[in-house]
Amino acid sequence: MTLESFIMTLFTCHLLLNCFLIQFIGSEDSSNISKDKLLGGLLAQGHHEDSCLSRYQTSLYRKTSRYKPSSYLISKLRSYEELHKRCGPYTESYNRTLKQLQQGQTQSISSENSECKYVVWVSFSGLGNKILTIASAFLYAILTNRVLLVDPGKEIHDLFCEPFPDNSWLLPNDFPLQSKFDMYELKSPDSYGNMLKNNILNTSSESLSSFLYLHLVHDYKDHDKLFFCDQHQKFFSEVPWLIMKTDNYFVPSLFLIPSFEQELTRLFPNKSTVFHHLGRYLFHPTNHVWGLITRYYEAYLEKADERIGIQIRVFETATGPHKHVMDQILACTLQEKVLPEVDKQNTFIPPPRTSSTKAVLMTSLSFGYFDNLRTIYWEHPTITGDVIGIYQPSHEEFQQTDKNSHNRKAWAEMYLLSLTDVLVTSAWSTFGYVAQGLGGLKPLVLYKPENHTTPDPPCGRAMTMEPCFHAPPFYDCKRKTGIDTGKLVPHVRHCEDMTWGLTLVDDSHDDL
Ligand SMILES: Nc1nc2c(ncn2[C@@H]2O[C@H](COP(=O)(O)OP(=O)(O)OP(=O)(O)O)[C@@H](O)[C@H]2O)c(=O)[nH]1
Ligand SMILES: [Mg+2]
Repeated sequence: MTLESFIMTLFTCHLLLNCFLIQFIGSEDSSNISKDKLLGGLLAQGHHEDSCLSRYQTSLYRKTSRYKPSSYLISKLRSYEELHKRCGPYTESYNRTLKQLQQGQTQSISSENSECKYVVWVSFSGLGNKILTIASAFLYAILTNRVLLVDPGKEIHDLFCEPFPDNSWLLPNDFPLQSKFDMYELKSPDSYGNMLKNNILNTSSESLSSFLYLHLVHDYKDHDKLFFCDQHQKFFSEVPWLIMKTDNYFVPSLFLIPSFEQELTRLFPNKSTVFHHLGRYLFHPTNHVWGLITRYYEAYLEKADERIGIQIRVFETATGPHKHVMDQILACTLQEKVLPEVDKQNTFIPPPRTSSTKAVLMTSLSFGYFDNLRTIYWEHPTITGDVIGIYQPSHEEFQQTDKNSHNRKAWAEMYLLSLTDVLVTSAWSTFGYVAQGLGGLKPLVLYKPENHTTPDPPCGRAMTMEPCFHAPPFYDCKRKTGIDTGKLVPHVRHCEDMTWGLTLVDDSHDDL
């Protein structure tokens, strides 16, 4: 063999081996991707990929979740999709049930008309709240065999892809009650609570109204809260249209309704995964928002050894930045070793070989906290030699709920936070809850400052990744007295960031 042919043979072998390796690795990679592309079976097949790139590309940016959806949840989602296909907008059943509503008909209990029943989610409140309440309404729909229809408001179609394969989740524009949605409030005479209070509703009558307005907003009163009692749920089960306005993640209290309990345990053997799974199932950024997310991720976060998310939400009237909040951010991240200390004496320390790069994604309406932190890590070296990059995608200064570009940024930032490895969030913020839930992360929570003072301790590890229900009922439906609903079962407890709130935690025997 000549040297030339020897080299050729080597080269061919090398190519073949490479080809083989590429094919082998490639096929393993793609099978891994396709395995997780549907998020462990959570997502249905049959969507057009191009119309919603995020649905199938998420697995390229997110680590595989350590929380698997139960097979029962998966089968329930598939049967929900069938129901949605049969009953969604403009289907025969939808048109028939709508006619009833248009004609103001009452529904006879024995009637077979309403093979399809609906829960209509009314657009209300900040984006974080909207995401949490859509998930709550969807779970309620699953539990009660209803179809969820979402009032598109000004932004839903711009932010989220359609989650169900064969029919839209958006409430059609010609829905007869839509013009009333803005007017629905605590005092609305046709809310379920007020009708009960004023004895207008006869819960034992033979005929029922074809719709009910459920006021589940944080200002709701005792009669509205009866929604969380079994005997009232029984009454709702015959009403074809339930119109729901809420700004709260009311899922924890559904776990306290005896008739839902067993089903919920089958759906979610790990109780702390409700929003994690439902959120990943329902909320896929539209292509426009996906561009915001992926471009940012690739430019600033992807290459780092560790990604850290810090979400700053300040509930104060005066515009910041506030010194006590900046002190709190530093105290928390340094004490909890999320970020390394800096050396203020030496001007330069050569980084040791083991140093790593940390990309910190900050989100906040204001610029000041980010500017401050970035300056600290620019002006001083870290004592570990770690290289710290601080990034903030936007600073919108104040909430601008009606502006599309504002909402897109907010959604992109919640999503980006959910792609981090370590998360620090602000107490009380639904924005932070969405990020932690989607990411499957138990964040460090910056406690809410009182009297403009940095809390001590500044933060603590959340016991769950679940959002907190900020305005739960404290009522024993059977005994008809007040009760502490955070003390009834081990998996529904008071939240750390809001002492009167309720959240879901795993039972100690839950298998993770
Ligand atoms: N881009 C961006 N927008 C934010 C940020 N924090 C708050 N916002 C905006 O302010 C709104 C706050 O409402 P939510 O999403 O419900 O968040 P929250 O922290 O619970 O605040 P409240 O509803 O006001 O109690 C968001 O929807 C955004 O429009 C942030 O870090 N980045
Ligand atoms: Mg909120």
